[in-house]
Amino acid sequence: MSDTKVPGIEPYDSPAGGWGALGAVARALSGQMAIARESMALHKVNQPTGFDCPGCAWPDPKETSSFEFCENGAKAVSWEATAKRVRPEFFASNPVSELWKLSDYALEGLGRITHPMAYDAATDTFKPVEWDEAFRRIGAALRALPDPNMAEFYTSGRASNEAAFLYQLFVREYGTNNFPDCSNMCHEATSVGLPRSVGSGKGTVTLEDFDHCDAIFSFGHNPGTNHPRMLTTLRAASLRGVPIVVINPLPERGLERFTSPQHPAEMLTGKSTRIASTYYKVKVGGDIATLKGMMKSLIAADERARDAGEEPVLDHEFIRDNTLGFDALADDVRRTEWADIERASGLTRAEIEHAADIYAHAKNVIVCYGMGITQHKHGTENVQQIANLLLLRGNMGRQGAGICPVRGHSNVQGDRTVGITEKPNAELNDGIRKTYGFEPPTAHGHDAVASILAIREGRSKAMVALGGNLAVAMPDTEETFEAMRTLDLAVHITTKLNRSHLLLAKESFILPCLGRTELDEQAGGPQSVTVEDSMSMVHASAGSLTPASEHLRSEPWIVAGIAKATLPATKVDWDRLVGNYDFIRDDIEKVFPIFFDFNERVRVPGGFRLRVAASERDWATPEKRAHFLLAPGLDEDPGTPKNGLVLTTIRSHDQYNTTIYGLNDRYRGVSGRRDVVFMHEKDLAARGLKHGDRIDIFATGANVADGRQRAVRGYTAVAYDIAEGSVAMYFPEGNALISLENHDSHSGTPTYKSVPVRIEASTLPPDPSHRRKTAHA
Ligand SMILES: Nc1nc2c(c(=O)[nH]1)N[C@H]1C(S)=C(S)[C@@H](COP(=O)(O)OP(=O)(O)OC[C@H]3O[C@@H](n4cnc5c(=O)[nH]c(N)nc54)[C@H](O)[C@@H]3O)O[C@H]1N2
Ligand SMILES: Nc1nc2c(c(=O)[nH]1)N[C@H]1C(S)=C(S)[C@@H](COP(=O)(O)OP(=O)(O)OC[C@H]3O[C@@H](n4cnc5c(=O)[nH]c(N)nc54)[C@H](O)[C@@H]3O)O[C@H]1N2
Ligand SMILES: [Mo]
Repeated sequence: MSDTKVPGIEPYDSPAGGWGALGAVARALSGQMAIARESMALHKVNQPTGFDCPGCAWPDPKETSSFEFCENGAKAVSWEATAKRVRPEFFASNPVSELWKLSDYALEGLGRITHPMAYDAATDTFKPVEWDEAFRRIGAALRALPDPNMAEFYTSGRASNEAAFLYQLFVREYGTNNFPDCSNMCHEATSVGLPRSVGSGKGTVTLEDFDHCDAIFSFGHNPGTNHPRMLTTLRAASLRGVPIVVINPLPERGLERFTSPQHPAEMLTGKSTRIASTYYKVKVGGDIATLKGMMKSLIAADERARDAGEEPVLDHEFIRDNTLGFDALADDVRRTEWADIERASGLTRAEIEHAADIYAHAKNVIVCYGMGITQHKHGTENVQQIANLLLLRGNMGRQGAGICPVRGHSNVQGDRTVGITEKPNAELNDGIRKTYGFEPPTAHGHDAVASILAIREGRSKAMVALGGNLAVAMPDTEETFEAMRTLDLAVHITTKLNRSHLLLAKESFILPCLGRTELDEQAGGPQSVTVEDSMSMVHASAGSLTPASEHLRSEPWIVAGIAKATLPATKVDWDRLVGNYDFIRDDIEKVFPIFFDFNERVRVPGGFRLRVAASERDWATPEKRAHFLLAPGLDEDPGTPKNGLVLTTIRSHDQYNTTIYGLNDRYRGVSGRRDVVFMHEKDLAARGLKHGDRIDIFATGANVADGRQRAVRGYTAVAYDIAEGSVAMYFPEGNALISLENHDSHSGTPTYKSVPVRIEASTLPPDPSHRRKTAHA
């Protein structure tokens, strides 16, 4: 990095974790929590009898002895258990037009919402409303729609299995499959891509497999920030001598070096453990090329070995007995030229061959991946090429090997398992018919992109959101905001205030719910909920803190309240289900037999694993075989000019999706600001720019195909060790550059991680403060 001093930019030299992490938590806690609540809460995170950390979906070790320290888990918990409150008096003195001016950071930082609120247009304020009255008005508005398909029902992945199950039940009885879901922006490429490959849409590994693997490949995810407990797993593997190969355009500190707060010796001596043995800075969008290059190299090595009468490199027996499509894949990669692979990946042939060599020499391989793989126009193909790579050596369905999509929200996987899907299958529909005796809608509904398009075109008029911050999470910020303001009804079930709540409909409601950390008392006594992690482990979660306000209600209770008010002739006994969540679990088991003996099994500490057929080499495809699937070409956006830049949008260390905890991104050396774009020195120089310059970023190619100009201006260029030709900025700020129409055609996932852009010196006047605080402000 160049020597110029840029405010808030300072290279970070320490490992991930360590004292820096402890310090950051102390700061987060002192800002948010009353001490008593804090110490009680943190010690119950991810314990057999405590609550599930709302931070991420990484599984818990079997025997959690004492609390497993995780910086970002601690932030997530303290953010929810904060002592700050947003009371009716605050809403009364702050009209929505004023609240709108606050940054996203400031809005959520106001604290927990204490009362159900309804918007009053005459005063431009939210006013308290009784629960019954809110339900009555919501029910009336939903019933007033000429067609149930004119309403959208969003789910964010924090909702428990119990809440999500009741929600989909209500929505299906109401009569639509419009289920936009945060998964549509996240791992949908996995859920769509893997069933076609291997018959199961979930990861095939368990945490124990990491103790038995001989190599780990990490594509496009940042565990040091987004699933910090995974570093403990990677550290143990590294100490066993397992090579860890990282494919990522940015040098992520958590993938380089880690000091474990669980290990006092490391903390005291300042030692750290190396994580990645090899780090390849692939170009943004260059993963298909890298994967095809690795497979090309493996197939060539296999041919050479067999010609020389040596041990083959591929597992031919596995391929013969378990798969279809090998010959077509071999042809495809043979036809792909190294020159094109090098150009598209930004890696050299030697580097890719080295990666293939590590893969070939390991008996058992796990491939982990995250948003760097899925949020592309060819996200589904990316995932399928990873599956191909694993299938070549039978690295699936045996101990120590398999595919590991690292999910986002703590229950995003579970929500899908219990029926949050816009494309219900026959099993789901039959389960509902048999259990409840009503006819569920079978026509496919809207996913996230389709829901916003429907609203924009006036085909949908109501949005109910079970958590999340949909409008800010989606692409096309301005267009999405505009669309949301045309609704007749907006209902937000939420813990804290965010910008989506301020996009007013004719009638708007904010319904505050209990968080994971809080005690949930119903008619049948204190309740626990269940969640499913990234490795299909289902376990219970019970909060213990006194709720932030006596007016809060649980998500299942709120969903039931809306259902009763909307469906006068309902076939579901909502009060019984909400009185005791065991009854909800009994019903989940009736509709989804995979949950057999649900209540018994979830009471075993640590819970149980839902069966994933592919983990047992039971390929649940129509042909009962795994498929090698082809990806056309190597280029994501063939229209991108040769020397154009491709932008990826990433999370900082101080954020949880649209929730901004603070303005620092410690491991990347950024403090007090988010208005930065990471660029390679050569890409800066090629544009006559230098470190610290103010720049404007313009969308090009597919994102302006509709003739609309999309730009963000006045950002600061930061010289960074990122792959050449690739640039990065934070999410959600980058969403203004992406058009809603530009998404993966199979999964609908927006192309958040591959945005062709042009970057120029800013034409905005200089900003003396050098500090744009955060998104939308
Ligand atoms: N603290 C915290 N924890 C979280 C979240 C959070 O915001 N904060 N969010 C949660 C959610 S919902 C999710 S989905 C997960 C997200 O977890 P991640 O998948 O780690 O998400 P991102 O921050 O988007 O990081 C993607 C990584 O991919 C890399 N990358 C970008 N483009 C490409 C590419 O084209 N190819 C490759 N190979 N790599 C690329 C980036 O450099 C970055 O390291 O984390 C979950 N956990
Ligand atoms: N450019 C770009 N855009 C992206 C991404 C990206 O990498 N780049 N990532 C995408 C991904 S992976 C995802 S998952 C989406 C995230 O999209 P969402 O899931 O919609 O967004 P979150 O920011 O996780 O939602 C935060 C809000 O959830 C509410 N909340 C918090 N806890 C609870 C609770 O216990 N119950 C309820 N009911 N509400 C609660 C609070 O109001 C908080 O403001 O964003 C996507 N958008
Ligand atoms: Mo996500």
